[in-house]
Amino acid sequence: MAVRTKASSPAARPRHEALGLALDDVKGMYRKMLECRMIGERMMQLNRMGRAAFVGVADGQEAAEVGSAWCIRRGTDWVHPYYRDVGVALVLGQDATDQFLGVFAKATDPNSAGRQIVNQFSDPEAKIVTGSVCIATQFPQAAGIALALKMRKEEGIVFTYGGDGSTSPGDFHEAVNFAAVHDLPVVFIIENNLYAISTPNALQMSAAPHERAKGYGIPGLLADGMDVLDVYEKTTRAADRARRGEGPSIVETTCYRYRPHSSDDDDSRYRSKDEVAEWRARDPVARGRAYLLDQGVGEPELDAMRAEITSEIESAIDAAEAAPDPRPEDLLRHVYAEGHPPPDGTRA
Ligand SMILES: Cc1ncc(C[n+]2csc(CCOP(=O)(O)OP(=O)(O)O)c2C)c(N)n1
Repeated sequence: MAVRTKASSPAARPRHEALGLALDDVKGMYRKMLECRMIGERMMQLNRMGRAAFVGVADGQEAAEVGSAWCIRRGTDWVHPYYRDVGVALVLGQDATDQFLGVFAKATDPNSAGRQIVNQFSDPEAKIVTGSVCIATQFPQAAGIALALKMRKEEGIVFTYGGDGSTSPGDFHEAVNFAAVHDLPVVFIIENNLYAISTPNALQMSAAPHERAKGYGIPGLLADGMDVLDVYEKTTRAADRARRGEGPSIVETTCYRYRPHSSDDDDSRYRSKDEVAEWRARDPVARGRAYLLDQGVGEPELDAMRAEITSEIESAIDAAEAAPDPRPEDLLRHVYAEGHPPPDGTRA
């Protein structure tokens, strides 16, 4: 997605230029992060108002998602995200309406036509592969796609995402090991937000995901997941290596989920308000704004951006709420192959 600028002297250049990014890229990243945050805030409100049954939002993880997704070449690279990745979906072309169609489980929800739980992102054009609620199942599938790309000598690499908790199931080990042995073009991005629902890192792992990379003989990179440019830098390194045919990497982004795991979770039972406040003080969206101001972007431009997003979100909510519900007679569509009735013969 990035517009790379020509390299010149690296000394005293703004960080984004040293990374080959234009200021418009940084503005674009900031816009996606802000949109992701504002969608999440509005979804939580709608849930508390009883208008959205169940939501899971990405507040606090915007830089990890947007910074890494900025390295993806849409339509060429494959993407196997997980349910937290609203920011990835937005960078790859989904919009606010798509998010609310999913939350209201409408027939025109682009991910699953209202069949799956929220945030099982899917887009054939953007090569986003829909996932499963079973965590870590995306990793072996991503390795499999990468194997196919390599065998067919096709362009493109695979980006796959998961949380810290998703590095515990065997699927993660099997996928990383297989990808490493066969030098497959995969970037494993782990959004380490310190908790898997209520389970803290200390009870989940004794070595951080990026450190475990050594055990597979591949690079492990640690990014500050509250800093979009740092995430972009580390993911670019991993993506470039994959594109050179040298194999996979693990990119761990340290971040924090401000909200409960989902709208059904009570996070006050396993973490303190002070801890949440400490992480909020490092907020990636606020840091993005500060960076842009420092680069000479004016407050009015950024305020106009926020106003535009507010109006997009409100229109999206109206449109999505008014969209048709799935029809009962479509219940079994996409469950059985068309033309093959289920064993009891009930479906025409
Ligand atoms: C195989 C499997 N085991 C358990 C669950 C229940 N579950 C859903 S989300 C989750 C925590 C995942 O945490 P993490 O990977 O850190 O991602 P986060 O939600 O924190 O972003 C668990 C245990 C599941 N969906 N699949």
